[in-house]
Amino acid sequence: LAVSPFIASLPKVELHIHIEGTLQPALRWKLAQRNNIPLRFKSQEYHTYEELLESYNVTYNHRPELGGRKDVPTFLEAYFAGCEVLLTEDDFYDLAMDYLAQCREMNVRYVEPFFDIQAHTRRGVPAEHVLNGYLRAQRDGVSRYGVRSNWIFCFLRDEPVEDGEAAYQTALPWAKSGHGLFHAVGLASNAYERPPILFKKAFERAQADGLHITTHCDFGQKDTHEHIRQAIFDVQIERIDHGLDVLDRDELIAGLVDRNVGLTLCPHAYHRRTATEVLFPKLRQLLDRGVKFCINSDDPVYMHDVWIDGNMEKAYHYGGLTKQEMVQLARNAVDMCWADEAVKKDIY
Ligand code: ES4
Ligand code: ZN
Repeated sequence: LAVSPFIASLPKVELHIHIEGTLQPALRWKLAQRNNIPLRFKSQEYHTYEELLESYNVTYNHRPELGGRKDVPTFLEAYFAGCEVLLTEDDFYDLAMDYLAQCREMNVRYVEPFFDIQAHTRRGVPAEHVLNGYLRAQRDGVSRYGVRSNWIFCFLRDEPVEDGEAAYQTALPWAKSGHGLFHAVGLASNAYERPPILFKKAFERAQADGLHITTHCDFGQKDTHEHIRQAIFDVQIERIDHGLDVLDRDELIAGLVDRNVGLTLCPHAYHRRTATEVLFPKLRQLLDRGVKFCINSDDPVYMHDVWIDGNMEKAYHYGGLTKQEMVQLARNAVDMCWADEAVKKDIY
């Protein structure tokens, strides 16, 4: 599906993208050479660029009876395997600058990227390399590309809560009250039996530090309705990342509408596993029910290279939305974002 001139030229705000999910195979290959790191998944090494590209054809599970293969990475395994080439401050800087350059190409004016610091510190990478690399890119992204960013620290929810809290304390000098890299915290990685309530204290601490809070409630996950309920009513998060399953429960929809909590949706991520005629009517239903949402990209490099513009095109084309409705969705992202009011006015 080609991106139309209308979608391409819309001014955009991206609120749901994992910076590690923007690591292009070309940069990954370059960093592997620069750092002398083998490209691999488990026991398989990728010796050629073509073999590396093949590794992006992920499986959705490892169970042969469901058509899965054990020698093929799942989405999250491919994502964390990609991270292995990131070691130095310059690596993180190059990753972020590549993405911010891409933002300029797509007319993304402002972005709130997620970052998974634990994906790197647990491999022995010093937190400062990650944080200083992104911080330098945050500054140069504005001066070189005119793209502003406020970043979101993610706890890896499938790691112990204490590990996340320790990583957060390490990163705190780079928060809004310090260097100003990140202004919010969220939850990422595998949600299986890791409900948001486990991180309630960690979220409260972040709020006490003046940060915003959001959490992933992935579409079609086990216990998704309970996770969404906890996120809205127990943790009282400000946004939900995904959360499309709210449509199954009137009380969850009411909770979102009453509290003005919006969803950061990523249509292509769901379209990978959901039929067009099942998925896209849901966007119309959300509009009809008054649920605020915006369109985003999640992990474009690990999701067939579909970026925010491609995701918007899908909503426009398959969702049957009007140009006016697409403009409204772009404006919703401005409304839902956590930029200063002066910056918001400048975006639109
Ligand atoms: C993610 Cl699609 C998805 N789900 C959970 N965690 C993630 N981190 C990056 N992409
Ligand atoms: Zn995500």
